[in-house]
Amino acid sequence: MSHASSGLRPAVQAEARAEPGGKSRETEVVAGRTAGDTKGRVEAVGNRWDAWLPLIEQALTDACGWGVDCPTRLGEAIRYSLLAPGKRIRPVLALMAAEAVGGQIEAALPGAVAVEMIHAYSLVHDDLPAMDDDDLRRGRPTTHIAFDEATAILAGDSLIPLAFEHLATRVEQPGLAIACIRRLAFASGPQSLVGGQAEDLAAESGGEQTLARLEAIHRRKTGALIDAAVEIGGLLGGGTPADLAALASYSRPLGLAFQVVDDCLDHSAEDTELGKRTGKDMARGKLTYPGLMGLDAAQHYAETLIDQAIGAIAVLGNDASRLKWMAEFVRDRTR
Ligand code: GRG
Repeated sequence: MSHASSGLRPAVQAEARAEPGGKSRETEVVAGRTAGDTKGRVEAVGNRWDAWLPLIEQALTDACGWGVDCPTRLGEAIRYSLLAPGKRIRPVLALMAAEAVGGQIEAALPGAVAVEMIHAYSLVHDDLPAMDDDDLRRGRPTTHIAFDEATAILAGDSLIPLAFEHLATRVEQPGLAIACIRRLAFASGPQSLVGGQAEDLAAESGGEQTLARLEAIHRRKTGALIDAAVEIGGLLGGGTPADLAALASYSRPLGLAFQVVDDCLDHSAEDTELGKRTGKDMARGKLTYPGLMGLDAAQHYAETLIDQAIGAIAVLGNDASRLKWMAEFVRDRTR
């Protein structure tokens, strides 16, 4: 994936500094450690996590190896949905979180795949006529356009059990597998992803137009899965309770910032740049950050949230450099 296609920015120069009383901390180091070398030296590469994307794509592809009992067309629709060219922010975050707590990124791969499966299902269902009714996703026709509505519903349905089966079978330590399954189940459920989506749809029909309501929607619809990706990565990386607390203080503002930026992009970007339809939220009268606060204030709010996220992981030292880069990417992304 090139820079342009991944929407990522070029790497910057290394600058190491020691934090008083803390771990040695590199504020801007250059990515490119190989998959098995999470503690190794860093090298200049095109951007800061391109080197991990093939590993993630391979793990996603491997996870699509079901048996003959899966009908061919359904299998194709699941693959089409899961392997479509997304940014892979959530799986990358899981790997980064594992690294940030001193773990191996490979240990976090089952969590990365499972979270992306839930994300992919949510996109397929969100695009359906009964929900957001979209025909373009990740630069391609949405699953119900490429196949048909019933197949898209069933492909989305399939991705949910596949995610939990993946965690149950690929995480070797049973206690850890259960912890990840519980975490992902909560993040996907009626108090989180599904609840946020329900409330988002309800908000289209009216009710109070406040920042508090908008925030409550996005904490669940967008933030919960981002929180889960980071926490599951931290768990699989062997993080301590203190590490996990720092990661949670990072992911909460990050998840919200992701949505604020998404709203700003919907407001101002082009379809071709985003790979999905833009301007729809405003047209449908949806609650959005630029709609409530104005575009400039929304962009400023996103910056404040990103600063909070970056501040929260200072305690993790240099191993969290990539999480810092991700926060900057979320702030600066153009798609
Ligand atoms: C159907 C239960 C259910 C939930 C749907 C995903 C979703 C919830 C709605 C999609 C609309 C939307 C704006 C969601 C906010 C989260 C978001 C910005 C998703 C897109 O995530 P990206 O940008 O997508 O990471 P890619 O395609 O890069 O993976």
